[in-house]
Amino acid sequence: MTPDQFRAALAGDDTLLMGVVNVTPDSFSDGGRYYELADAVAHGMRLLAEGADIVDVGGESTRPGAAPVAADEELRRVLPVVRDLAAAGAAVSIDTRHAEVAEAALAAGACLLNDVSGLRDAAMRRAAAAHGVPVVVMHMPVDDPAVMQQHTSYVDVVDAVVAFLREQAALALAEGVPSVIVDPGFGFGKTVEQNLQLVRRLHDVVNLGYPVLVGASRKRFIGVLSGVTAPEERLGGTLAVHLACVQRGARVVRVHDVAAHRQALAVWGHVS
Ligand code: HH2
Repeated sequence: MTPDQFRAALAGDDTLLMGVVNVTPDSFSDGGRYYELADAVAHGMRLLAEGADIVDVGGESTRPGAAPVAADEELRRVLPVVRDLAAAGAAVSIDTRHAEVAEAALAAGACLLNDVSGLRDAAMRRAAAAHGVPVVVMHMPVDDPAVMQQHTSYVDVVDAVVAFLREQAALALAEGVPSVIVDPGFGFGKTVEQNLQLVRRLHDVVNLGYPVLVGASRKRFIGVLSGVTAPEERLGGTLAVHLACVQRGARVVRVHDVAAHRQALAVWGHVS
């Protein structure tokens, strides 16, 4: 899909797949596998060939306790990957918490800004507005993945997530960002039970009226629920969560395993 086709598809009804390209040494499920430029680009191209509608390029792991990455190092990792995949005509998303990285990646051809810190930083909102690209506003209770798991005491997690997304989405739109996708942020400052509540009550997020993105792929709560320790072996549990979310109205699914999701969605479309 080209960037224009992706934007048009967002306004439609189809479920879209976002393939994950982690250009990191330490991501929780595939750290180090696509750290070299050629490996990262080849992986992105493979995900597109398997049916990804967009590829999400990130240069910093956000797993709990991951070491923060300086913006210049993050840029060194992601910029050539974004440039090469965009030059191939693909829709590319930049997954970053840093405005400097967002700005450079959008200038290099990324067509979506995915910010796990929920566009708290005004410079992020300015970058998206200046480049005229949609954003993913994700919920995380604090602006720091290193300590997010120490901030899981909500009165009602779903209400807190919905209120945050409503406010941050409105702020982004008021400051000129053309459109918003919202994301409950599975695993970001949430207990296993809170992730489950968000899946069960995803309707409340969908009712905000924005397209909803979900990203449960291989995450720890799936490991806890299934007893599967190795993240790369959690595809079955991942599919179960993602299909439950699609049934409740999620429009974009962020995944490591594109081919399996394509197959599941194709069959799901016939039986749901
Ligand atoms: N999850 C991760 C990273 N970025 N972006 C959005 N919008 N939603 C998510 O749920 C999400 C995200 C974490 O997964 P991954 O990139 O595989 O791991 P790591 O952060 O360790 O690189």
